[in-house]
Amino acid sequence: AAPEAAHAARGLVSPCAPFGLAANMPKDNMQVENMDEADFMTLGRWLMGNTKDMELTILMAQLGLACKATSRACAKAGIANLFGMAGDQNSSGDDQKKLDVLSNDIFISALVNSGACSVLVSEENEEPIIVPAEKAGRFCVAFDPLDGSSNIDCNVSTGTIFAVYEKTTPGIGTTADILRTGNDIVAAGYCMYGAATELVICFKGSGVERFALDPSLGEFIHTHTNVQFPEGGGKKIYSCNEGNSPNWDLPILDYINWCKENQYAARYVGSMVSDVHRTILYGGIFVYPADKKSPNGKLRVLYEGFPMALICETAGGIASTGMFKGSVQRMLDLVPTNIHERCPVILGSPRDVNMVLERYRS
Ligand code: AHM
Ligand code: MG
Repeated sequence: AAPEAAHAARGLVSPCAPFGLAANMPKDNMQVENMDEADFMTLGRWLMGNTKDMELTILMAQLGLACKATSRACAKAGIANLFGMAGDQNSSGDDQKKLDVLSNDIFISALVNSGACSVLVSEENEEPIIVPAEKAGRFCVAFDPLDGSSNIDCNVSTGTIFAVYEKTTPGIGTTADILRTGNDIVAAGYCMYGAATELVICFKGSGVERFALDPSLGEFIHTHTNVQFPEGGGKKIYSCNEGNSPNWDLPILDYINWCKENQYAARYVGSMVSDVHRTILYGGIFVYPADKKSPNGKLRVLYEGFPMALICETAGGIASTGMFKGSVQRMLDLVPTNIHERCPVILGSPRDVNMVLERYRS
């Protein structure tokens, strides 16, 4: 009953009760039917039908708008001279690309002007953005506006990743409003800028929902409800940057070797959104573990690890840190102390992640 209670506490209606949709909605990872030329279950319509919370609806709709604008920028990058460097550095000291900067501006503008946010954390900004009182709202959003930097300039899939918290304290937002455990996240999502643009969202206690961008309509259309990992673990696929393997710990090394001896295929895009999306839909495991050179791993807790962990768990998977700071931890239990903190990431189907965890136990 816990998920339902959390769901109800968020004001979410499960599944799709208003507007008489409940009876028609497919269940369990099914493709939505009746997507004919007369009836469009757009993101906006889906949000209105599934939440009684107008501020949350506005926030999610603004995130959808920013994803569409980023998708458009990626699609026209070649002809609009948007590939290449911007000449600045981001929070990690990485050189920023023009598309990094543009997508960051798009998300900040959409979120600040939504009237629904108090604190924003972006991978591209060293400091949190505190929304002025006259535009402030109930939510805090951590996001990576364009993840997969190494793929931006060669037209390989990139993505946006975001996590939404609800503010619990009165007054102007502070960093403490967003430096919270992953268990406090109320919604998470990612958008993949691939062969098609796809938005995947998840409200805590509810299901994982897929929307595809119809470019001619300029709208996200609901395509799949309650997405789940394939039964039994799905395809045998491992996904990691194996170039780092000389620095991995033994359990990870041993597990990946086991995969190779057991007819697993290697698939690695190098964009977390694409690698996680494939892992959820096809099955298998995605790992970006800690290693000797990077004991905290590479990926960021607030806007990479946490949102993907919530989506992965909601889809029936497992998201762990592997061995991290002396213990193997469920990723959502981490409590970040810095907005750009990193953590190792091991996520995927229970069949595969449990095999890694067993190796840590023995
Ligand atoms: P970024 O935020 O600089 O783009 O880095 C995050 C990306 C992830 O999308 C991906 O999983 C990982 O970095 C790939 O790293 P590597 O190039 O080391 O394999
Ligand atoms: Mg990133």
